[in-house]
Amino acid sequence: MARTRNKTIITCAVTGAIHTPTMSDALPYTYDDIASQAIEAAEAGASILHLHARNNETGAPSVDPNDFAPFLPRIKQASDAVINISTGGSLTLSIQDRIRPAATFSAEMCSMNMGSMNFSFHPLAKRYDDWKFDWEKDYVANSDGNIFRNTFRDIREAAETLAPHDIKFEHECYDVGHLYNLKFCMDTGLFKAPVFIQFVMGILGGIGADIDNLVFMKKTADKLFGDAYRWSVLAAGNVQIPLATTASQMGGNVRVGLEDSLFISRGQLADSNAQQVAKIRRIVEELGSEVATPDEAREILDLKGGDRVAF
Ligand code: KMH
Ligand code: ZN
Repeated sequence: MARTRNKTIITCAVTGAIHTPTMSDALPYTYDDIASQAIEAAEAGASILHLHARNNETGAPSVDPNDFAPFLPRIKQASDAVINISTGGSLTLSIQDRIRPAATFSAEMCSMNMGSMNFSFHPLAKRYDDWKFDWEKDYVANSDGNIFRNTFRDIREAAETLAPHDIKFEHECYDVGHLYNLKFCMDTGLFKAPVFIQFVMGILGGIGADIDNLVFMKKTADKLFGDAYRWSVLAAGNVQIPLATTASQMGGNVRVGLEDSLFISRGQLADSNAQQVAKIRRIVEELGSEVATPDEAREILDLKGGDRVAF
């Protein structure tokens, strides 16, 4: 176990709900493209696939389980990777709507967002004149009015609804206060140690993506959780790979994928999710660490197993 615990888990977040089809031709949104990019990302070294769904025709973010059903079994048949279903899916919908896909498919993992916040990507709207689909411009421009609601009551409702499914949570912490929210929830018995924390950095509304802040998040988590947590870093935009590299050198795990950044290097769009996974894998390995297989990720995070999902 000690050897396994030192391995680096790569999560790939394949499509998300921030970026829109206009922003990159590589962003998958059809059922076929989500399935094939997820499978390729797993082949490149991702042991966890963090998945959102989109409308198959327009690419609009969707939390309808019917939009997950066409690709989940295909990914499972072709890959052993852990499937992690988003519960943040559509930023402005209710928690009841957002947790339905994870509950319906009883995934091994799902996200759990640990606080309410502004969550905006409206500055991106200025970069594009011609949009592929009608919904995109308003969706992006109006995100300056978003409140991403994750109250303590919402978190409790999500945790209690999902508890019978024995799902492990990816606790998305967008700022230091969210770590304290998680600590409070653990103290009230809502989440069992060891928890898996995703330090989310660089979202407009959350903590900035730099090394000082990463060290501060890590130190705060050490203080609050001691040994009772595992952690990973997701940095939005151009700093995705640099901060993932730093995290891996600090003993953490990493998340890449087109949900969080459309780039492969500064200013250059990535061709695919797999390209980002292959890059961070190469860096992690060249710097002397080993990448965890899906079964090693299951052992490290104490997951229920791919045979206990409902798809
Ligand atoms: N898009 C990320 C910044 C979720 O899916 O629950 C956060 C995220 C939320 O992954
Ligand atoms: Zn997500």
